[in-house]
Amino acid sequence: MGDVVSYSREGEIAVITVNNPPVNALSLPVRKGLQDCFRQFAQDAEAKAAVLICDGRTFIAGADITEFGKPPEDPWLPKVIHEMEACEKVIVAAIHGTALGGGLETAMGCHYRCAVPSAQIGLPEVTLGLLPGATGTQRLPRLIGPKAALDAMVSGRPMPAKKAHAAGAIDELVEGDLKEGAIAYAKKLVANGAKPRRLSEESVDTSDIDEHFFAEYRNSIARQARGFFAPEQIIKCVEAAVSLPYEEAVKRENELFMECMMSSHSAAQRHLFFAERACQKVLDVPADTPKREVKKVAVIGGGTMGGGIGMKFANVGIPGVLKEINDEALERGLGIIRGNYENTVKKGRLSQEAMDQCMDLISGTVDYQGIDDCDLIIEAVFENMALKKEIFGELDKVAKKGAILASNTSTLDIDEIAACTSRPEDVIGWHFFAPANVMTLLELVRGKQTAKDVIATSMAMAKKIRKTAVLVGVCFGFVGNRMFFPYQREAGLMMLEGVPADRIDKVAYEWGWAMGPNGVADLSGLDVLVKVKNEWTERPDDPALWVVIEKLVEKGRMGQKTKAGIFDYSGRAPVPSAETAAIAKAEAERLGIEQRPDISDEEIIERLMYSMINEGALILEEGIAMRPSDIDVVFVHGYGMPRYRGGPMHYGDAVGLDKVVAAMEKYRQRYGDMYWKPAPLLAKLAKDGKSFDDWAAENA
Ligand code: 3H9
Repeated sequence: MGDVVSYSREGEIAVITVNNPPVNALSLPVRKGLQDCFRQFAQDAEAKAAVLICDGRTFIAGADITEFGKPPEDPWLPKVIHEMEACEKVIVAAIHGTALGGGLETAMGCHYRCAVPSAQIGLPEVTLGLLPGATGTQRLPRLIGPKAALDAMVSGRPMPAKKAHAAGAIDELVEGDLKEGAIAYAKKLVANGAKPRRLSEESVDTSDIDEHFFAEYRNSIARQARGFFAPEQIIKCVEAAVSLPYEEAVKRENELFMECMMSSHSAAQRHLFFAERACQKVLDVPADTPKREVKKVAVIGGGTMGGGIGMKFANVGIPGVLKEINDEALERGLGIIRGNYENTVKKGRLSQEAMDQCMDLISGTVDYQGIDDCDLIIEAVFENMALKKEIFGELDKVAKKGAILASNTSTLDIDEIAACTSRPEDVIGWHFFAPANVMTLLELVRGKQTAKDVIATSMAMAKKIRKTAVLVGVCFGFVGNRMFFPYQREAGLMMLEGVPADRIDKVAYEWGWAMGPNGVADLSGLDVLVKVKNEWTERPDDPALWVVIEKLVEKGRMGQKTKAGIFDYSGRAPVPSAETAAIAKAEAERLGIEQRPDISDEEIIERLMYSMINEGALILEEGIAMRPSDIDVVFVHGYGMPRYRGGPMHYGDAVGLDKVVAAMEKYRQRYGDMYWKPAPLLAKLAKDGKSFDDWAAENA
């Protein structure tokens, strides 16, 4: 028997305990341990029933994700679960924390389930590009019905114990000590002569589904599931659950699970699972670094972004002061915030009372009054170095000692901004992404002198306001925008070569991006891009760079906000613009650019993605990002790159860096060295047959 699972007895009740920190994942020793302990229980004549319980902070949180992608080792989880279920004596799962994935499947292999009210249960496999492959797709529909089971498995969202109890997935809620309560419940079952309840012997209740159910279900999730592989596989499993005998349906589940496991989607989504945890770790800023207290914040600039930032803090109960330049601008800023909250109330996602509480936490000022006692001050004015320097000079005079001074710059040099203060160690970049309520990324920019406790506090605050923080270094555009520039550059160059803007966007959308590069440019504002270009002193010496965008701005076509940009807009839907096509044609003639309107979809993707990956390699070499996986998190959380691609660097690895370099060499022959010379790191990895992931492991 492995140490991670132990067998003991309390009178007539066997207690089988899993102890595999941190989350009791079902690694091979745990599966073996469970098998051994339940065999011992079956043989133990003194034991009338068993309780399966976990030590530590949670019940089993799932299969061990680190084992995936390697050959499966016996005993495989479904086998362990079936053996447990077949036991002639009653088994009770005792749940605290989160019973997730294989953890819930194990609990469903037990005959009864009890839980503390704070527990949660769920099948989040879909978030890893998988399906619940240890009989979960067959058991949950039997427990709570096919519709509720599909909702739980396709969303991956956990269910609180009380709701699960009402739905029939939890049999008993235990107030107080779980072990005592679970033993008492097991004793009660024995006393009442309860028999093992085996879900595999039950059939799915199909009374509230009709023959259109699955087709309608597919339609209802089409938007949220666009491009993803696993949701459809889950639906197929539930179809099997309602139409096939249990054993056959389990076989089907296993086949579909293996397809998921072998898919590039699951590899990408598993990569992101670990990437999102790794990016929280900063090598020279250990988790126990002392943090500064943040009780009150100020936001300088009450535009859409500034207001959105203020709301994020109010939402978690932290008061904030919004600073604008005059009463009119302040009223407008506070009005936008109120309007946003009112919309959320109308949609039923916020109570009026909660809205009032949030609004009470936000005050306004047109001078620096009320800012002198703030612990964190975030400047969110438009992207202009001179203006930002002026503001930081003033903040230096009014901010209290120890206040964190943050700039929501998207491109500019934090060190230059910090140099305007007498306290560069307190200065850091907090780059939010628009729309702030959709994009979960926060790029934290570490200046040369930024103090470690400022970084630690910023990381902790990001988590508090539900942002995914990635720490990056100083360069123009940091990680995200610096890599997005080549992507937008290629979109612009392809337009000059005669490729219609809507075709480029369609190909990018079908590849998985939430929106194509031209749609994003129109949404951000073409004038904003031109301003960025003007601030970008070390940009490539190329007259074709973003030239179409510049010409559009000269004609007053700023993007969605003026109902005309690269596309025309009637409402929010983009319509191809003859004016844009004419500008592109005229500029191409002026610059002598060869027309190649029929380039393949493959080339469109290669040029968009490989230009980005190459910039990513430079960023890694320069130490601007700590890890390739941090870059991936930036693009998934800040730019609408689909999770099933795993981020640009993972995508490069998945394609094979040798193939990326070979394609770049092809473009280099055609377009020259300026953009297509592989970065030294990329060239070396490709030559050595290695990946960015290998490089990260070697440099960890
Ligand atoms: C599955 O079950 C498939 C089956 O259907 C079929 C099988 C045949 N494995 O998140 P945290 C690590 S698929 C390995 O920071 P929290 C994690 O990397 C699985 N490692 O803690 C981190 O390591 P580090 C379905 C895991 O308190 C540490 O534990 N289950 C696993 O914020 C702490 O994690 C899921 O998808 C794992 N399963 O949140 C649940 N889980 O410290 C995945 C965590 O080195 N897990 N680690 O960075 C979670 O959602 C959260 O971890 C949980 C705790 C909510 C449990």
